[in-house]
Amino acid sequence: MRISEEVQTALKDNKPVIALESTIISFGMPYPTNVEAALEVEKIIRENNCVPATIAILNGEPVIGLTKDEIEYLAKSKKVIKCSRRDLPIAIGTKLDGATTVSGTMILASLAGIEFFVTGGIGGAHRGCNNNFDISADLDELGKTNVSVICAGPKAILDLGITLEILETKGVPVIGYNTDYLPAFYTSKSKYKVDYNAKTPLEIAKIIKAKRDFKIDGGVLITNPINEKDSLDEKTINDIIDKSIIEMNNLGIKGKEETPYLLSKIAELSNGESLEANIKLILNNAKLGSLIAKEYAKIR
Ligand code: PSU
Ligand code: MN
Repeated sequence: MRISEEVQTALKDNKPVIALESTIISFGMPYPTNVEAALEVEKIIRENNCVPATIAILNGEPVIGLTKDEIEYLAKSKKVIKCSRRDLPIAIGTKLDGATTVSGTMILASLAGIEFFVTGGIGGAHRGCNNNFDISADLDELGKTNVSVICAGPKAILDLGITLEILETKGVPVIGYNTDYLPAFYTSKSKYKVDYNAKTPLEIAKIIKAKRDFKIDGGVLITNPINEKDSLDEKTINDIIDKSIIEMNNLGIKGKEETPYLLSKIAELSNGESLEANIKLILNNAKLGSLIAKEYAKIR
């Protein structure tokens, strides 16, 4: 594994490090928006006195803390594979380039000793999963790997109710930041309640510390609602999501291709508005993640 010098130094000095995923770069957004967004997220983390570590696999080597050139390469390359837990050994063992999902990123972050991870939305239980068992490996990973994930809720393309039920089974606390209701990615809330409404980053840090002190393995999911001014109209976006899912099923798209297809179809049907919202919410999460990581560094 290659850990960048900046990240190594930060880890040694106990300075908070925030992991970032690369699937969002290779499969979540079009070029060049993906590069701009990835670099902007890193910038916000640095402005908040934390160190960003974008994670991917390059030619079979897990890299913790990609350079700007490497981010640019991943954003453009067409031969990158999407790596969740099951794909990591294939990418590493056969020397491929891999963009890590939430589950893949959590594994590598944890191996590198990074405890916080900021992203847009996690994967979860897909609508219809009670028939086809399509449930993201992200949920399982959150159940066992010791990394706290800051996101804007499970992606709205999912079945949020079932996603929450699975998180409960896996023992993952779902914290809302100043909200009683689970954020739904493009919109600030759903009808489902979170397990706890935390009012400050310090409160969240204390919950994470309690989980670590008592060796209750697994992640903590921090859900941060998209800002009202950046959120999309609920009815409009849900109609677009429904349409995109029908289109996907008609085309017979399955498995790991589902999420990337849906994100790009939704961006197309919303005239880019969903992409805009996606970027805004990640930046918002980068800020919150940095604040939590800093509080945690003080009390750990
Ligand atoms: N959030 C985004 N865009 C993305 C993803 C999340 O805003 O592209 C990615 C994450 O990497 C997540 C993955 O882990 O989608 C889930 O894919 P799947 O449903 O195939 O598990
Ligand atoms: Mn799936």
